[in-house]
Amino acid sequence: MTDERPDILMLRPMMPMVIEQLEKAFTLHKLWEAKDREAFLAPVAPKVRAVAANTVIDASLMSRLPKLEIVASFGVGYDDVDAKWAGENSIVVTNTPNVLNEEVADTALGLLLCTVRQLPQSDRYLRAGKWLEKTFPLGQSLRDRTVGMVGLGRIGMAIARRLQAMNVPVVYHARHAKPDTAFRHYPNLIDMARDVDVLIGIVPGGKDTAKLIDAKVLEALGPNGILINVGRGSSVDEQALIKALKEKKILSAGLDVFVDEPRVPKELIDMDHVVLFPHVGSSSVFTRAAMAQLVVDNLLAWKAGKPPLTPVPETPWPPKRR
Ligand code: NAP
Ligand code: 8YV
Repeated sequence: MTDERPDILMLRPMMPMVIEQLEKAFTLHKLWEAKDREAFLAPVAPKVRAVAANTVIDASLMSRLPKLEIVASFGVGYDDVDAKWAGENSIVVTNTPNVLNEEVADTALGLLLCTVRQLPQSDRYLRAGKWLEKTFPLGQSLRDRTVGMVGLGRIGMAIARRLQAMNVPVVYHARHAKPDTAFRHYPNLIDMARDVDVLIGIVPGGKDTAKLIDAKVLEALGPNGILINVGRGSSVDEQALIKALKEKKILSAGLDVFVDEPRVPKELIDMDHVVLFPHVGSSSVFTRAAMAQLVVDNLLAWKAGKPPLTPVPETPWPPKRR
């Protein structure tokens, strides 16, 4: 790269450690500080060569940045970045895979245990003084359940390994079989849902997985079934899930992700037999720092003329010439 301090655009505030490091190496433009977004962008847009992103980056924004070469996105899921358009326009998109696998898997196990064993409900029970009147009722167990993973990628495998250590049988659905695992592969999700008692969703968002877990899958899971979702809210038909929970077509659900975050349907909030987390899968100081550093390291590698560390499959490095 010839620019000593390439112009980089940040749309919303990112962690201070990202801002501090980028300010040292780049000319950082902070869009969120602008009173008039259009007036701010007009002189900046023709110079911007990089974007640091924790929000939607669509084709209409990228097409306003004629010199754009890289979008470094915070998070392993990049469904809010139009990576296909970026790839077609010689822009590389990077994400933050692997550094969050264990954290998200820990959260998934926490959510699973909370949901199956009704742990938040038992906490509320104690605080409400009900223990003084009666012991908390006996509940469900993981001991008599098989888990069907919907998605068995980097995070899915970390979840499956934890379940194995807990002696819980695991099977999975994904488009491709993974010959390097001993877990049974179900090419058909409904077949798997019929055979298991718990589904754990850990697939990416986007159109390929939209409403993958729908009314038919929930029906197949059955009245003793529990749905855990830590992937993306869009992969579950949320209205079908609410209906299935109300009509007791499934037993309960534990959700870390929702269709329209941070808005969560009131019907779910009003249900006492579901467990709801505010998208906290990776949200520890430790893991968010590792994700943030990977955003910075991708940008520094690109600035040094080296391959970015973690380009997404839609935008392989080196990009095709424009
Ligand atoms: P990954 O390694 O790419 O794994 C994705 C898995 O989903 C693969 O097994 C893939 O297998 C499967 N899959 C993809 N499309 C599918 C489809 N249409 N039907 C069935 N299976 C499909 O991704 P990862 O690193 O494990 O991350 C997964 C997702 O978790 C992220 O994209 C993100 O959305 C979400 N996430 C959430 C949190 C949180 O805080 N709750 C944190 C991190 C990540 P095939 O390609 O063989 O189908
Ligand atoms: C983050 C996530 O909460 O990495 C992902 O795909 O969903 C989470 O780790 C999110 O990216 C932060 O905006």
